[in-house]
Amino acid sequence: MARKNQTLGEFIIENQSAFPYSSGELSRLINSIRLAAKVVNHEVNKAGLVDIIGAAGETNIQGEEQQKLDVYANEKFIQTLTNREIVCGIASEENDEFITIQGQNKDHQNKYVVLMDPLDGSSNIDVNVSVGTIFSVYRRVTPLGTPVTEEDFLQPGNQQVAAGYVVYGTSTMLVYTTGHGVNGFTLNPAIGTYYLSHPNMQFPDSGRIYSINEGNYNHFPQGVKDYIKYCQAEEEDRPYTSRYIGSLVSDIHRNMIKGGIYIYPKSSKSSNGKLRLLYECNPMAFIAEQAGGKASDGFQRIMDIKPTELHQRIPFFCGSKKMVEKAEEFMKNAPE
Ligand code: P6P
Repeated sequence: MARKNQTLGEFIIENQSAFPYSSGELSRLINSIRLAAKVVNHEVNKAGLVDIIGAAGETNIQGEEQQKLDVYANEKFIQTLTNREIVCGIASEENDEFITIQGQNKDHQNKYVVLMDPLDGSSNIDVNVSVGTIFSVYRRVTPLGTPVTEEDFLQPGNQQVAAGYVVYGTSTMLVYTTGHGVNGFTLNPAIGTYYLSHPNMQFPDSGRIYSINEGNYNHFPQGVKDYIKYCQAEEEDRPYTSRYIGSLVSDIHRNMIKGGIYIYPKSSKSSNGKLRLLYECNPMAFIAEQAGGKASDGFQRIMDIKPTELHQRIPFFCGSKKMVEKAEEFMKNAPE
């Protein structure tokens, strides 16, 4: 049973003992993400010192080439996951192709693949707005002992064994699920320890916050326009409040705590929307559903969609179940 202020390490060990049949590799995988997130958090929090440490592409006072933070984050997560002998392949928003990891004995015996957005919303760093890391974990489906293939990554989200995010905000939090609920851990940077601050996170069944980039209103499908007008109408418990940070992890994290819906729809400018199915929408959908919320493309469950490409985009409606269902109603009833 999760106890508030338990450390992440204690929680993983307790969780591990609850599932004696699992080999502990998944626990070690979560541990490696915990470590990488600490390292990235340190760099993200220094980003404000760019005049002192130098912007990306420049050399800092030590004469070292400053890396873009999303490149840095990508390298740190890849390095940490590779060193732990757990993962046989990694797909990242930063890499066109997936990365094959042979394992120490070069025998491809590791059984998990990880898909990730190492630093989502990185354009917000220059304006000191929170950013996040998003990750999704599957068991490989091709035979052990062979190199991982694209088939191992193009699995529907309902096959995920773990998913989570790190939000580098006013505090740094790791929020994840292994299919047994959602738990949030807050990092104490002074000692580098994560504490269970948000046990058993639950999306409120409804809410009064809607998150969407209304600047694209004229390009939205009619169903989305109708839903926005519904949110703004002076009726019942409305108008709702519009809150849009422009950082997926932060918008969904706030909505999970307060209740709300996040929408990134398709538009006349982007026929499948902007967000990526594999390493943004599927992991956030797993978290949302495990917390009692809902995630769809406006019509079908996100986690039932069979992926066709590593970086494919998908419209995304995610949040409090009743709010997503209401938005889906408008999508279904809108004229084509
Ligand atoms: P827009 C960040 O670039 C991101 O991928 C998400 O984190 C965020 O919700 C969305 O794009 C913001 O996109 O088009 O509204 O600026």
